[in-house]
Amino acid sequence: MTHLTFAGVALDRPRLLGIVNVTPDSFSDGGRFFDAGAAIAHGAGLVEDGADLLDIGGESTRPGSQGTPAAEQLARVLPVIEGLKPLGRPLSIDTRDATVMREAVAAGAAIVNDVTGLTHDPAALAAVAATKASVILCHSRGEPATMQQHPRYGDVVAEVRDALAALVARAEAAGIARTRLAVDPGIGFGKTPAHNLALLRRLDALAALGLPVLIGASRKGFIGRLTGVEAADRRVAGSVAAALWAAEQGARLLRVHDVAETRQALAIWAAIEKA
Ligand code: HH2
Repeated sequence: MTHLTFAGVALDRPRLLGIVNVTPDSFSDGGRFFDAGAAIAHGAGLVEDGADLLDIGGESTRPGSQGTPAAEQLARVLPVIEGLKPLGRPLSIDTRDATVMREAVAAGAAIVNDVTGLTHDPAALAAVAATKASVILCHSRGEPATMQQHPRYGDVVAEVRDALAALVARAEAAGIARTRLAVDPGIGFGKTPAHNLALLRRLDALAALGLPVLIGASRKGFIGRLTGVEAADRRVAGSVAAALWAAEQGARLLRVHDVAETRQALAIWAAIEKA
């Protein structure tokens, strides 16, 4: 059975992981919260809006991005972790680098969120195993710089499920207990819009792994492609629709930019379900 908590948060209902980007170039809100003070104020606003957890990132992994040195990521995220810690919500560090994982957890992050499932940095697995942090194991194929060039799968759902199962086995073998893990199919990470839709449609196949499933569809490119909405910050309604679908299919962690809107939609969905 899927465990009922993740990083101390009960998963009896879908929980919202609010996004705090401390980057000049994220696809949806790049540059808006680059200053630590602005990022902290943004995170505090997300908690007021109802975020259950916060995901802090100092590196954009959007298609085409080239990577940010660990020292630069740390300079961006550490003051923000310090500033958001007093809010009492579990903080997640969104990074592919072992050094950033280690230092962010030492500074108070409770979760490591690696879009490459602890495979990008050969030191990542041991770095996380040496902590008590929970981990989001995300599936991606290829590097951000080139991942969207020609993604090909036979059966995308089965391949992503099997790859996630292998990431879980590898983490457990390194000493990271199952109760510390969540899985994520990595919407948009080496996937076409059709691949993303197939994965969302068949989330039950991922939930069958027996671990909490996280979905990050918020404002992503496939929503723009399907609706013709170019500006990422105008994809809110499409993002909420994807979040509701994911919740209905069993996702228990939703990584979103628009916390208030997603929360309102989930409240009505839950009320109808219970009525
Ligand atoms: N998507 C992005 C970043 N981190 N982590 C997980 N676990 N799942 C995701 O789908 C995911 C993620 C998207 O990257 P970025 O270009 O940095 O944009 P933003 O952080 O605004 O979503």
